[in-house]
Amino acid sequence: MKYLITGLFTAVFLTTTAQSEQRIVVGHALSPASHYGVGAQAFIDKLTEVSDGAFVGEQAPAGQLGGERDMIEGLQIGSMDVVITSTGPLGNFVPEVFALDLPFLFRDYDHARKTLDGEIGQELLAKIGENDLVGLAWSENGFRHVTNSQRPVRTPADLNGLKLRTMENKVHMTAFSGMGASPTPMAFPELFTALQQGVVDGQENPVTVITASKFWEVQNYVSLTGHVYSPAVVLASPSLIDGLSDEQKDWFMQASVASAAATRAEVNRLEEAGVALLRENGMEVITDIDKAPFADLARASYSVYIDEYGTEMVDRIIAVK
Ligand code: EAX
Repeated sequence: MKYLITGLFTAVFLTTTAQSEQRIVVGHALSPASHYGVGAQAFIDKLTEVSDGAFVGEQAPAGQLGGERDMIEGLQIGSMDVVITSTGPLGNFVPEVFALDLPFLFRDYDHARKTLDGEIGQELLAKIGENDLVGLAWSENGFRHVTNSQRPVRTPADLNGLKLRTMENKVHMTAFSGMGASPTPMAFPELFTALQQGVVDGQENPVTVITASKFWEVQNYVSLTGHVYSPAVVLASPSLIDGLSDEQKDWFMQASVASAAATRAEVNRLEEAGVALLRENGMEVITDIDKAPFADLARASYSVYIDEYGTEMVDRIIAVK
């Protein structure tokens, strides 16, 4: 009898707890062990901690709920809660964000992080907020490099005729056309199979993504072109955020800041350890790359942004010290 009562009490208690807590799903395109996975878990842990268990959460990793474009659409219609995504497809929703996708714009990680953590980052988060999305915090994907299955790429001439998967981003596509490749836009969840089946010869992504996705299984060469910085951003659905009190909104902000910090720390770690990991897994890593000829040819892509918005934002980004 004693056990029965205890059991009954526990059951009632659990039911009550379950009813009062709100469950948040954090979607992203990569594996749970990736820099996004680490960031998603940090988001969930912080949110649960600061809300004293009022919010709990789980990851929907590896594009389980769709590619990055699909997940952003999900935020707009309220079928997704929180998404950690690269800016790859974001310019299709918030064209001002294309400024961040321009090749050879950011000098290094420090420059990119200072820009995103400062006034410019805040302005662009606000722009995101005008498009049925909530921009919570800038996170990070990393500087992108070209991989392929055919040959070592050292000069733009080596890109000639390579079928290269790009993100669904017209700045990147124009840049790669300019550099001589044949860009093929594709959602990330389709990429591994496309590389495996030879639908495309190559792709470009940061060391973080190449390692998390084990692209060495389907790619032989990686060239450290660092041709563009790839920001990531923690986004939420307005239908979720608009229903929260100011205190609850603050919990989501704290969770986002913790998430971005955890992701950047993982990017740092992989920037140190990643190249060795690529070599250990059989990739030939080409490091002696003269970036100037790539940058000259990629320059054509600036018009995608500048024709619409002028040069002011680009000049402001370059001026960030
Ligand atoms: O955000 O699509 C891409 O290549 C992205 O870099 C990847 O999904 C991580």
